[in-house]
Amino acid sequence: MILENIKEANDIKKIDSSQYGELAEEIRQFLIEKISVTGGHLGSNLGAVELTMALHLSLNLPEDKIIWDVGHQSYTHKLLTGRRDGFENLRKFGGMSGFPKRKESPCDSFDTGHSSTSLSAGLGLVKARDLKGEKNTIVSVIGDGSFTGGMVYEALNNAARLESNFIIVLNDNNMSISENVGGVPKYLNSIRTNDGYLELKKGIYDKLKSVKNGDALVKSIRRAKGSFKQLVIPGMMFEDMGITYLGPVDGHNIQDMISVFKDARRCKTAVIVHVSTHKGKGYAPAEKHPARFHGAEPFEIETGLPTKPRTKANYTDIFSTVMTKLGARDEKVVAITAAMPDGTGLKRFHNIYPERFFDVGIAEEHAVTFAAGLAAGGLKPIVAIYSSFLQRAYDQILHDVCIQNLPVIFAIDRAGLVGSDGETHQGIFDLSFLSSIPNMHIMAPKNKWELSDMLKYAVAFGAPIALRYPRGEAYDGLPEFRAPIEYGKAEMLYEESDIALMAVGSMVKVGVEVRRALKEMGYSCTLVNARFVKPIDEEMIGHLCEHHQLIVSMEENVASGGFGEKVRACMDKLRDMEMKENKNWNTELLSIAIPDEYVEHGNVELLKKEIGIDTDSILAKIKNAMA
Ligand SMILES: Cc1ncc(C[n+]2csc(CCOP(=O)(O)OP(=O)(O)O)c2C)c(N)n1
Repeated sequence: MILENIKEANDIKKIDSSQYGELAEEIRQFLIEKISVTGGHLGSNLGAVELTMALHLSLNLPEDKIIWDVGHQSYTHKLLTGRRDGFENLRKFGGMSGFPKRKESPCDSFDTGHSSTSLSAGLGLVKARDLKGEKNTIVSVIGDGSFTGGMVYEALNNAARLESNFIIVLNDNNMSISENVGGVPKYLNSIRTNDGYLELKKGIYDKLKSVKNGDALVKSIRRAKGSFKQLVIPGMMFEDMGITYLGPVDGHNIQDMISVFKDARRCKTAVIVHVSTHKGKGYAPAEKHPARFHGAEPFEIETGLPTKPRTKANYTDIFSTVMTKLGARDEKVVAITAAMPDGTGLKRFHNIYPERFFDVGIAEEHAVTFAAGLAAGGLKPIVAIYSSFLQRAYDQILHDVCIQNLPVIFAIDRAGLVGSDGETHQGIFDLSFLSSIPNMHIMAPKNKWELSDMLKYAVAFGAPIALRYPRGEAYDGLPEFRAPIEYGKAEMLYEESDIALMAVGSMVKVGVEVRRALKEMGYSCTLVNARFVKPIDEEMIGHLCEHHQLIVSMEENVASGGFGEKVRACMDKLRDMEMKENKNWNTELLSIAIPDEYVEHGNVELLKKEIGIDTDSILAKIKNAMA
């Protein structure tokens, strides 16, 4: 095994160039074997094997810096920087992250997870280098999908003024997670497939060389390469901006890439090296189903089928089904995704109502303001975005949706802990960042039927409203509780005394388990489904205060700005009023929430234990409070 000889950064340079092909093959087999067990981002990594090798052969790590956009394609980089053993515990709690982490290796120069950040971060590192008078090379590697994100253009606008070297590798596999859509991929595709340009260029050079003084002419055209390209490729966007463009180059040909990177390092500008790669390369199921193998669950290598097929519907499936019904019922219903038609479950809506479906690319900010425009135009837009990615669009939610009180519906999937993708992807802040915005309303369903009821309620609501639901299997307990949704009203599930559990969304299921255990211990216990986080049900909280010693608020969100804080504020307000009326209750509040920290990667059940929001930890805290 050649791979065994690579124990640390730069070891790849000791390998004879005749063995590069074999090494690439070994890396692919290694990744397929390991990811088939742990799950992970297979397709993007298989596509970037030779690209990563060429970068490592061209650079000197860790002095030179590579910033991996999103970071999901950094597995080969991890392998080539001495982290082979880490793949045993890839994405597991306490194990190696699936994304670049500065704390993991000096060769990881910038933490990523969300898309389209690498150019801004890279440019920052370039400026820091220049100001300190250092000479190292900085490379940002970004995919064509991530190249649709707005931050890229903000960074390019800035990078265009650069008078020193900054290499941007555009890893173009013609795919985002799903098909890459819109004008940017169309433009990149036109460059990539423009054989005419390459042939025309060669033709013109050959012709000129054969005429008198032709050599000199060729030289001067080469010097004025930008204007020559402009002559033959209309709209040479990057060169027009002042950014050198090199490529397209075959992203599976290591020698070609090494040679282009050498040229790129000589430029005293920002330079885009456009590399063509094939997502999933070398593993037929991943080449055939790129979306499924983007972020794969553990699978059987022979067939590519999941090792543990899903038996129950998840919340995304329920959302998907209800959306198709809503689409049929109301022609004003339109759906928006930011490059996640599969992940959000909107693919079915797209198939049935293509003209009412919008995939805007990886552009969450635009998605939200676009939805605001659709709502201002009289439609009923449902924007489906994962909780952690919605963080990007905070100002758009506030400025474009909520100030005007526009009826935009936010379907927030992956709200709560998401597991193996780790701290960049945990959806644990949405209750906090949304609930501080005036005019915003927030709901969370306790089970699969309530997701359906809430979505229907939201479409009829007529003001900004968000629904947050978790990753994974949809809870199918408590089917007997299906009272109609009433504005700002919580749902009483079991009414007793002593302890009142008031749970938000996914925590209702945990509440059922906690209540059962408390009753076995001899306590009498009420369980309330909060339903609304904003507005909070003050009347219900007042009622609970009158009849219980302890209220336990339960949420899968950070404590700061979360549901528990709202319950506490409400109790303080009620207590002031009660005191005036000379009533006296001494109800205490125990807030169960995620501590104000970033939560790393790992199995969700393990993470819940670790941060104290699983059934056993909650029981221990309640027993303590009651004592
Ligand atoms: C802000 C944000 N939105 C959505 C995502 C989810 N996401 C992860 S990778 C990806 C597609 C990236 O496509 P591309 O950059 O072409 O990389 P490829 O996987 O094709 O190599 C998306 C949409 C994200 N990471 N960040």
